[in-house]
Parts: sequence; structure tokens; C-alpha cells
Amino acid sequence: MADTAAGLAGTDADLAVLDTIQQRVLWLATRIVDAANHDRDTGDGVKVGGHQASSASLVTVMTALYFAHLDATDKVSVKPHASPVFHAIQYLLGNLDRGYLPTLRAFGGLQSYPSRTKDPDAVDFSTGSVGLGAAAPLFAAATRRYVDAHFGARPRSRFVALIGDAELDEGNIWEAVSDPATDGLGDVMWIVDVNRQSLDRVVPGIRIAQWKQQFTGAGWHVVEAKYGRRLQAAFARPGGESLRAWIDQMPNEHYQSLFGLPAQAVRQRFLDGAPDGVRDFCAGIADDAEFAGLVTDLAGHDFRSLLAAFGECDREKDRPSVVFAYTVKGWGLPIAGNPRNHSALLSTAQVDQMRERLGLTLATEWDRLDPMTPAGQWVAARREHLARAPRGSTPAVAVPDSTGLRPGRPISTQEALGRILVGLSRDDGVAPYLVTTAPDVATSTNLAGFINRKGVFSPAVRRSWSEDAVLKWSEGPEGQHIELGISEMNLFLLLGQLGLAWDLSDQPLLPVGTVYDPFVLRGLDAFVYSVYSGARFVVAGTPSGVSLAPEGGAHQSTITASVGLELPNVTFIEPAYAAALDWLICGALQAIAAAAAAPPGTAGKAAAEDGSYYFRLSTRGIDQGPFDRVRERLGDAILRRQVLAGAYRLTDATESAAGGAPTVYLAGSGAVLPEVLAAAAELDDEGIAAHVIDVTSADRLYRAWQRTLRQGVRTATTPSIPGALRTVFGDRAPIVTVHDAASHTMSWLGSALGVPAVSLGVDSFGQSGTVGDLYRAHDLDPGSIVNAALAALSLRYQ
Ligand SMILES: Cc1ncc(C[n+]2csc(CCOP(=O)(O)OP(=O)(O)O)c2C)c(N)n1
Ligand SMILES: [Mg+2]
Repeated sequence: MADTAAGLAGTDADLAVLDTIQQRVLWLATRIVDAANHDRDTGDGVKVGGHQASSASLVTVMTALYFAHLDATDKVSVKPHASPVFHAIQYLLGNLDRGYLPTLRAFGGLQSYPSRTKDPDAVDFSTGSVGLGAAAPLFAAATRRYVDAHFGARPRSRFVALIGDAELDEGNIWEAVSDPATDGLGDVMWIVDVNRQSLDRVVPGIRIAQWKQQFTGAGWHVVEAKYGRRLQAAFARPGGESLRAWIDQMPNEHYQSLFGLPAQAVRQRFLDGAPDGVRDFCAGIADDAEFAGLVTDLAGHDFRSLLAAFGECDREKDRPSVVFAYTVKGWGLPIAGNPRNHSALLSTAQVDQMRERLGLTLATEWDRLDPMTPAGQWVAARREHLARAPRGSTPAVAVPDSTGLRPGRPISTQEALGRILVGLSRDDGVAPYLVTTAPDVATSTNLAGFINRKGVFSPAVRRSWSEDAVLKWSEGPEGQHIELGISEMNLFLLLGQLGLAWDLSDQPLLPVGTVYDPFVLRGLDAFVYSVYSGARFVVAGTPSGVSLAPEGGAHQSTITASVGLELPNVTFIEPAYAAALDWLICGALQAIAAAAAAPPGTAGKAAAEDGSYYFRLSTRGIDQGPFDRVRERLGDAILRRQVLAGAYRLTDATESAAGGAPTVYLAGSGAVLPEVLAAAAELDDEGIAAHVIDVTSADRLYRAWQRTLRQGVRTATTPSIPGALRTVFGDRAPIVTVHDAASHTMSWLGSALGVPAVSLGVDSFGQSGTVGDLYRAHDLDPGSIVNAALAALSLRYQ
């Protein structure tokens, strides 16, 4: 046996062993999907599904990777529809219990698509939404480069992505490839599974030439693993060049139609329209079966070609590589190459035949390879080679409760964020772990102060050509801000990988990103992807809402608060005052630090529930006086606890109200609080006691409410009102919710408290104007809030 520890597979005997392994991988992957569909009685009549053809397509590539190329420190992103191949390999390596094999797509079983958080075996990157799994390792490699530069080099990891060819249609792939932040990452290797088929069809024409140019133009190293050894040998014979030229110019549709034809028909179809030279050459291959095998002999199913291609990529130290591996979708299965095979399943009879062909029986079909055989020994050696060292736990970064920000003048939450980050950058215990990033909006979202102090990250020092007295844009390996091009997809993908650095780069970080709030939606799928993957980070959507009045409807966000509230693994926070934001940001970073430091399994349960943090901020300067007064009234300890829990009473009308006066709650969130306070004062003048509640996190309140409700539902008991709501909404009184965001975000408060409610918010697109114009247009002005309070009070008596 060759030196499997070094991943070499040189001799014919080695290749024969790898072939035995791949046949078993193909069988297990196929049978995992088959069992999911045929062995389980789901009882609901819904097709289980799974992708035998997409899996088969990558069997040789993944066998070559795991059994002859990868090292223990390498990280792999697996094409979503090849998850059965991944699990089959992990099973053969002894990393997955046999009991899981028949559980694909079952509740608590193997996930349909590789999942970091839900699969039982060690998935490095979740995949599923095509395109994102390709880009994630690129940003993981960028994160590693950052970690190595700041904390010392980790053992080398290669970051590999297995990508479907139609996946290259996704725009986010090209955003990632072309961003300067991903330049020069020599440890990245993408392998494109060129099976020329997507879900619906054979991919039209020949795309490869264009893709090659796009990668080369972005500075990537491009390798083609196109022709298998038999075809290469044929090309080398006299006249063989004409055969290569004929195949190269053949559109995908024509080539793909060869698959599934009986051997006798392949020749005629292949030569349809061919020049005489090709016909003459092919006439020399008399046997039909040999001919059919020859013209469909692709390098994506040839170990030697693949390993040579991987080795070539290894030698590229200063640029990412992409391998175009030509494969057959459904390779080795009766559905091979069929244009409609994406979701096709083998019949039970076909599976029976396959089992028999491999010498397996119903009793032995799930067995691992016999350890006494060369293949079994090879696998055992690879198991040892790929075993990962257990992770130690690191002490949590000690983040303070606040930076002590107490502005004596009106200030916006966006400006406050900038000052809080500057404050944290002065704290030697925290500063080294902070890393900020923005898609070309760092200065306009107030990151300039942080950047001035900490610099911009670049793998090498870059000369600055402009002297700017206000903003120092000094770039070098010590910089702690990663600047991105205008791609919100890249922002969330990078934040996701920075937020997983504790796992994939063995270094906890405290990532903070900023983005104009409306464009959170532009990166939303990557946001979902990153938090589904378990990443923890802070993102500030700023500015937000129609308080960004002069900028007009295209820059005003309305539905983002709802998005933040509803996204799992994300805590949505929208404070109005600087000191509250200070506590909240520090609290978020404390939880991120705690979760990253906790050993796996215990992972700081409360912190894990919070996940990432989405702050929705504003550029509207707000008088801080009301917050200072409530601080005096409640004291910092109590107020901080309430601010973190989601709400506090900003003004308490109990004292001013005449006995028996009607009471109403005005619950506002974010930049609109001044209007709410003004409305409360007007109501007070009219003899109505209006308490103003500042909702710092509608999400945390909602979660608290849902937790008690669900508890009641599950235990068939009467749910109580959660403490966070009871503390601030003490009495039963009607409520008006006021939000510079869709009115729906807080409209549930009425139900939660069991009182009449009127919800004010922005339910149509905005437009240009002053803040006053916009607030009047959306009924967020004090007069409208007063009227809403009267309406809420009248609802009470209906
Ligand atoms: C963002 C996204 N859009 C659509 C899909 C549905 N989908 C799943 S696979 C697929 C075709 C993939 O083709 P390709 O990448 O070539 O994979 P393969 O041929 O290897 O199956 C599509 C459209 C998806 N998973 N994600
Ligand atoms: Mg494909």
C-alpha cells in the first residue's frame, strides 16, 4: 500500500483499493437514499426524496479527497445534494454510527443537506441554499488569514468546496470571487462537479470557457480534470486530436444525449455531424461497448487525474484554485446521464441488482469494509490520519458591562455605536478580539473612529497615497477592520465565518458588522445561512426606518424589524438611547465571548439561545435627558437588567396622574421615542396617565411571552404573563405601540397583555422629506399618537 498518511495513491494496486472503496461509498450513498424512501413508513404520503444521481456524480471526487488527499486540519464544504456521500464516508471512517444510515431526512436523523448544527457527524460547513456553501470556505480561509496574522499561525488548513456546476449561476459566488478581501487565498480549492446538468435540464451550450475566464480574471488558478486516461491515450494516437476537438466543440445537450443509449446507438449519435477525420479515427475502435466507454470516459471519475489536479492546486500558494472535474450525474447507476435524473430514485429491483453485483446481501449491506482486506486497512489508516484533535476550552474574553458612555448632548444610536467601539478598542482585554467589517459603508456607519485606532486589515502593508486628517486608512496585517466591496452577501458570509472562528480557526473573535439597514434584505439569505450554521456576531443595520427622511423610500427600511424578530438564532435589538445601547452591545459581546469559550456541548446555553445580535440603529440625534432621569429613578442595576430584558418604563405617569384617571401605555421603540414622549405629555395635560415604555428588544419580549405560552400549551396549564412584561406593564391598560418600522412588529403586545391595542408604524414605502413630514405621513407624530391613545381607550369600553 502506498503512503496513505501522506495521501499518496500511486500504484495500480492503490487505485484498485480506492476503486473498491468508492464502489462501497456509491452503494451506501445510494442505499441511504433508497432506505429513506422505501424502508420507512412515513405514514403521511409525502415523498421523502433525496438525490442519488447528484451524489453518484461526486463519489470519485470525494473518495479521492477523503481517502487519498485530505489532512485532519482541512475543512470541506460538501455540495448539498451529495450529503449521502459525506455520511457514507464518515460511516466508513467510523465517525458515524450505523444506526443513522437508514435515517436520512427522518426527524432527528441525517439531515437532507449537510448541517453543522443538526447532523450527528462533524460537518464543517452547512450547505443547502446553492452558492452559499461554495463561498463560505473562501471566507473561512479569509478568517484564517486574519487569525494567523493577529494570533500566530495555526496548523495549515486547506479549505475545500464541492460545488455543482449549475451552482455557478448564483450571483453570490461571483461576488465572493471578485471581492479583494478574498484575493490571494492559496489554501482554497473549489471543485466544480461538471456533470452538465442542473435540476431541470442539461445546462445549455458550453459554459466552461466563460467560467474559466471569470476565474482567471479574478486571479484564480484554474485546472481542468476533463478527460479520463482512456480518452487521453486515444488523443495521443495518430488522428486522436480530431476526436478531442470534436468533443470539445460538442454542446452539452449533444454529449449528454449519449448517456442512457444502448452501446450500439452511441456511435451513431456521437458521430452525428462529425467531420470525416473523426469518423475515420472512430472506425478504428470496432467494439461498440468499448467505444461507448471511451467517449464517456471523464476525469472526474479517474483517481489519477483528480489527485494530480489536487496536487497542482496545493502547489499554488498565493491564489485560490478551482478544479473543473468532468463527471457523470448518476455515475455507475442505471439513471446515469439521464437529463431528468435529478430527483430520480432507483427502483427496488435496481437496488437489489446493485447489491448483488457488489457481492452484498441484506445481512451485510450496511457493513463497513472488512478490516482484513486491503481496502479495510486503507480506510483504517485514513481514519487515523483524519482524526481531529479534541478542542480545548479557552477562557472567555472579559467584556465589561459598559464603556461608560454618557453623552451630554443629543446623539444618535449610530454615533453612539461608533463611540462604544472606540471605547472597547481602548480596553486591552477586549480590543485584540474585536474585528469590524462593512460593505463599503464603514465611514458612513460611524466606524471611522475604530478604524482610526485599529487600522484596516490587509495581509501586507499597503502604502497610503492620500493624507486624510479625519480618517486614517492605514492598511496592514495588524488592522482590525476588514473592508468589503458593496456586497451584503459577502458581509453576512464573512460575519458568519468570523463568528465561527472559534471552531474553524481555533480562535474566538468578537465580530461586528455594519450595513445600511434596508440592505440587510440584500444579504438576507447569507444572514440566515450564517446563523443557521451557529455563527455568533453583532450586526448593526444603520441607518434604518423613515427617520432617514431625506434619503427617500429606496433607503428607508420598514420590514427589517420583523425580519429581525422572526429570525431564529438572532436577537433583534432597537434601543433609543446611547447608554442603553452601550449596555446592550457589551451584553451581546459578553454572550458571544462566553459561547465561543465554552467547551462543545455546554456552549453557554443562554448565549446559544441568543445566537447573533442584530441592532437596528438610526442617525437621528435624540436628547438623552429622559434616559438620565430614569437612571436616577431606578438606579443602574435595575435599569440595566430591564434594558437587557427588552423594556423599561421611560416615564411613569403614576405620580402625575390624578386619582382615577384613565391609564394608557405608549410603547415605542427606537428613533421615534421623542414623539412618544411628546404625546405622553399632551395626554397628561388632558388628564390621561400615559406611561411611556421604551422597548429595547421587541424580540426578547416576544420570546419571553412565547416561552410562557408554549409552556402552557405543552403542559396544559394556564400560561402566566412573563416577568419582563409584568415588570413594566403593571396595570391592565390599553396600549399604543409606536415604531419606525412595520406596525406588525409590536402589534402582538395587545394579545400578550390581554388589552386593546392600536399599532402605529410604517406600512407603506417611504419617500423623501423631513423627519416631521415622514412621521406625519405615517401617523407617527405626537398628535397621531395621542389620537391612537384615545382610540385604544375607547376600544376598552366597546
Ligand atoms: C438557492 C437555491 N435555489 C434553488 C435550489 C434548488 N436546487 C437544488 S439543486 C438544483 C440544481 C443544482 O444543479 P447543480 O449545482 O449542477 O448540481 P448537481 O447537478 O450536481 O445536482 C437546484 C436548482 C437550491 N437548493 N438553492
Ligand atoms: Mg450539475
